[in-house]
Amino acid sequence: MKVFVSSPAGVRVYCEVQEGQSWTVFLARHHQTPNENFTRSWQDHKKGFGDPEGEHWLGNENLHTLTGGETRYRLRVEATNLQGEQRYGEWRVFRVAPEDNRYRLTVEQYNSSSTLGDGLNYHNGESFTTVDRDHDTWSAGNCAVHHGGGGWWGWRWGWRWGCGLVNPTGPLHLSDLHQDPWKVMSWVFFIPGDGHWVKLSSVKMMVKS
Ligand SMILES: [Ca+2]
Repeated sequence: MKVFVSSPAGVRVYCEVQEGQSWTVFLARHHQTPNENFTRSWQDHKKGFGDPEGEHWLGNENLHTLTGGETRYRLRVEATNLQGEQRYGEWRVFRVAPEDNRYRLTVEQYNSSSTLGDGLNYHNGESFTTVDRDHDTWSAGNCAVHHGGGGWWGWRWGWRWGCGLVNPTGPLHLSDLHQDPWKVMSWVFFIPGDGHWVKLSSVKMMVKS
């Protein structure tokens, strides 16, 4: 595996090459000093922020430009828990709608040979929500305010699950103490079929056609 930075369409992106195939990273989270703040405005999430070689969000507009056309894109997620165990998941369909459709998420066709569970399935079809733009289906509040970060959240699973099952943009805490798991970077179904919230030490989300 090797990594490099390229610039299609004039945007600096971080790519990873795995088995000869290049993946464009749109979310990178890991310990760095200082850590990037992911609880930000609609505009920031639209344009993207952070350093492509460090923690960053590529931006919803770039994500839509990349994945919103005729070409089908795949998604790969790599996540590491606080104990250093790394798992990966792949989905064969990943698409982000235009801004006038609130950057709605399509994520389908989970690859069942993945070692990371399909917590994202529960976010399929949701609009993007930030602290200043509440597009989630929770009428009593804003999931970005409640969970931290920005994301495709809903409330359709009732009281038990709240805003969703993954929070890859939540605040990063390497200590396991005193933090509600849904208010930090976390993933339910870290182990396929296991519905516990698992706090994460790093996450990468990437796409390729
Ligand atoms: Ca709401």
